[in-house]
Formats: sequence, structure tokens, C-alpha cells
Amino acid sequence: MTNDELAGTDDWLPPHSHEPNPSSPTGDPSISIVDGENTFSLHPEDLGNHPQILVDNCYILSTGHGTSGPFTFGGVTLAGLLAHFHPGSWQAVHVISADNFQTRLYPAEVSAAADRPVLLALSVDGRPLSRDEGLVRLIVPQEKDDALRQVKWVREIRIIR
Ligand SMILES: Nc1nc2c(c(=O)[nH]1)N[C@H]1C(S)=C(S)[C@@H](COP(=O)(O)O)O[C@H]1N2
Ligand SMILES: [Mo]
Repeated sequence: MTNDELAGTDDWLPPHSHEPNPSSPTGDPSISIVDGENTFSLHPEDLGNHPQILVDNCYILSTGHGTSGPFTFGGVTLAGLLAHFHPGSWQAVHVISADNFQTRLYPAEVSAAADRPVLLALSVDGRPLSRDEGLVRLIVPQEKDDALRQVKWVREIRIIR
């Protein structure tokens, strides 16, 4: 499938409201990277072993309860992590949270904007993200539409080949 065809099929999205989940999930915070038959399990601390970058001037925008920020998020780039675990090409990536929130990303947006890349954030404004703040949070700096892609409590990164 091409990216355009994939983008046209949004029925994979579970119904989810624009109201953020106020309570953080409990339990094992490990992250699974699912790549076909292979699953790699990562502890949030393992992400600290990959090169870290900072992206400043990030906002969390929500029609319902306003905008927060600017924040400086720190962490690993999704592009770098994918290159590490899946060196070949891929068609899409689903990032799924422990509370079953999810978003889908395409190669063009993940590889674009090297200075403001899509991040798996571990820190905000120089301190670790608390569990309530997401612990590991997907940050899509370009997204300005209800924060639906700023996925907290990342549990699974599923590579669609
Ligand atoms: N895992 C998860 N991530 C989520 C949500 C959620 O319910 N669960 N809500 C989204 C929505 S709709 C908003 S507005 C923001 C709220 O982020 P904040 O708690 O940092 O303000 O988180 C986004 N990320
Ligand atoms: Mo939102």
C-alpha cells in the first residue's frame, strides 16, 4: 500500500475522545517494538542508551482545555530508534499507549524536520517525565490539532512493513 492509500483507511483507529485520560495506567512500563514476528522489549531506561536530543518550543494544544507550553522535550528520535531496530524501509508505524490511545506515523513525517524530529520523550524542561506526564511520551512537534498524536504512556511501537 502507498502512504496515501494507508492514510485513507482510518478504520483501524479505535474510537477515542479528544478528552485526555486523566489517570495514568499502572503496571509494567516496558515498551514492545513489534516488527513482524520479532518483538523487542525495552525498559524506559534502555532508551537512555540511545543518542538523546532536545526539541524546544513544543506545545500541547487542545481545543477542550487550552494550550500548555512551551516545553523543551528530551529523548530519542523515533527515526533513530526505528533505524536501530528495523534498518530497512517501512510503510507506517503505530504508536500505542497503555490506555489504548494510538496514532499512526508515516516515513516522510518521521524523517523530515531533522531539527524538530518526532521524539520518544523521556524528559521535559530538563527533568524526567513523571508517570502522570506519560513517562515515555510520543512528541510530534508539528502537530497542532488537539494533541491527539502526543501519546503518553507509550507501550507498543508497531512497524508496518
Ligand atoms: N495515552 C494517552 N495519550 C494522550 C491522551 C490520552 O487520553 N491517553 N490524550 C491526548 C489528548 S486528547 C490531549 S489534549 C493531551 C493532553 O496532554 P496533557 O495531559 O499533557 O495536557 O494528551 C494526548 N495524549
Ligand atoms: Mo485533546
